[in-house]
Amino acid sequence: AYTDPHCDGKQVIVHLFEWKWPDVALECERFLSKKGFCGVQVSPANEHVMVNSPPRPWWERYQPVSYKLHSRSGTEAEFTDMVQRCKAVGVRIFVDVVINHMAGLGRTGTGTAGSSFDSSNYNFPGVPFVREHFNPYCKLNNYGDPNQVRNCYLVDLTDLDQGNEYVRNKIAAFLNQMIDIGVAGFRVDAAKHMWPKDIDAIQQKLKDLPEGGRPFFYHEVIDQSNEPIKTSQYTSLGYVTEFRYCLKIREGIQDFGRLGQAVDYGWGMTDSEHAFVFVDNHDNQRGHGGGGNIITHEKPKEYKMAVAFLLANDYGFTRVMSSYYFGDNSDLGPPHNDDYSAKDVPINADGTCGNGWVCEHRWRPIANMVAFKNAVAGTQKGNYYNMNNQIAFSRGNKGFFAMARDSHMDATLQTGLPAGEYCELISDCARKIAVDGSGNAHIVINNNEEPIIAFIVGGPS
Ligand code: LAG
Ligand code: CA
Repeated sequence: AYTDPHCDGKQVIVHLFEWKWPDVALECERFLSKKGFCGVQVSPANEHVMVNSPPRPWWERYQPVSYKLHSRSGTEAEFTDMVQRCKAVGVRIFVDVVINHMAGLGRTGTGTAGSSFDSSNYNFPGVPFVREHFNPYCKLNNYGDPNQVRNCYLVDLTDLDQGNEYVRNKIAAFLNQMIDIGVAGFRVDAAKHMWPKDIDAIQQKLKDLPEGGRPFFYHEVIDQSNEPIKTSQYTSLGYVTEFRYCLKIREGIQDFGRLGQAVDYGWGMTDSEHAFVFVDNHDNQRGHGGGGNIITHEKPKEYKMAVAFLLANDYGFTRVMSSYYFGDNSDLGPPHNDDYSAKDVPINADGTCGNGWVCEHRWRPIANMVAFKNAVAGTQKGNYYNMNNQIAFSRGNKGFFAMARDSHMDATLQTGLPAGEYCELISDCARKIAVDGSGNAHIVINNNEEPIIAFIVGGPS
């Protein structure tokens, strides 16, 4: 239950972090639909605080003021237009929902939709929520105590009591409103900080999607194997974020000999049917949410290899990150105009993005591996080759992938594929690869920036 993303079997979501709704709609129409993306994770859609110090950081969106659909990314009308336009071209919207808490203690004023609020008095008239809807104040400082993690205040954020029936109903109404508009599912922020039974009770109050079926869910649970709260405690509720895989991929990209063990069930990693996986996310790429030593767009060659591996491997449901440049300022909000409104995302003639948006999802090896991931869904790895920081493997009899850390490879390998001439995906078919009658192919890589090849049965020709 809750594990169907409702996108015709497609396998990859992109997080268009901090994009405005009109830009997301355009990207669905001009790019994501054509490349086979299942959907988009969008930043929180509801009303949030506006923080002035530091000036309008990205994290203000993790401090809700109400469930009115008016945020820094746009109005309710723009949100609705985006959801419908994306859906019309087969791309679904997944909304990041912040339901563990409201704004931080001490914050007061007016939110992005014009609602007043006063956190220190637990007053959020835009919902409305009042003091009885919150857990009594306690500071969260011991992650070894599940009661504290669930009931105390994460970085002083006013902690909602999801055991309260009124609170459950308000949250469910918020999600149901978005289901009515046409969203296909939700990323649950700070799920680790809510009791699984409370999340379950809220999910049970949700409608089926208009086209039928339960909404897709993936829960943010940061489990590094060192605390009593485990991802496995949430798998009955949908997919669960698997942050250990970020570390495993980074280790593997630095030493390809370790990529074969990137999924380590001995370390408690989530089963593949419930693991929600990514190379980096908006938190750990800037050292938030526990951070971690991970690979980001700042190392383009390694990042392309990391995401290519993510999309080639047979583990989990995959999300690609799409960022903006932030230098060494981990608070920095999206590229902005003088009035701090987020800038548009212009597309350059060469397909890259302007105005400070990185658009990793448009980098050719990343964008083109989406077709690979879709084509090999349901198959397992086979014919695994691992030599001198070069790896290759097949996915059933559907696809073959190879990658060389030091940019060069020259080997004749068993591909597991039927004989034929295949279009190489990363090069947009500039290269062709011949598989002979016994399934062998001569695999040659000579590419300093993108030392990756991939081909699939039924691919472009
Ligand atoms: C998360 N996981 O459960 C994210 O990993 C984490 O990054 C989120 O915090 C958190 N949930 C709440 O949704 C982010 C920023 C924090 C920020 C918070 C609220 O990482 O830095 O806290 O969103 O905006 C900020 C200040 C704190 C302050 C707090 C409350 O940085 O110093 O105490 O606001 O006023
Ligand atoms: Ca909580």
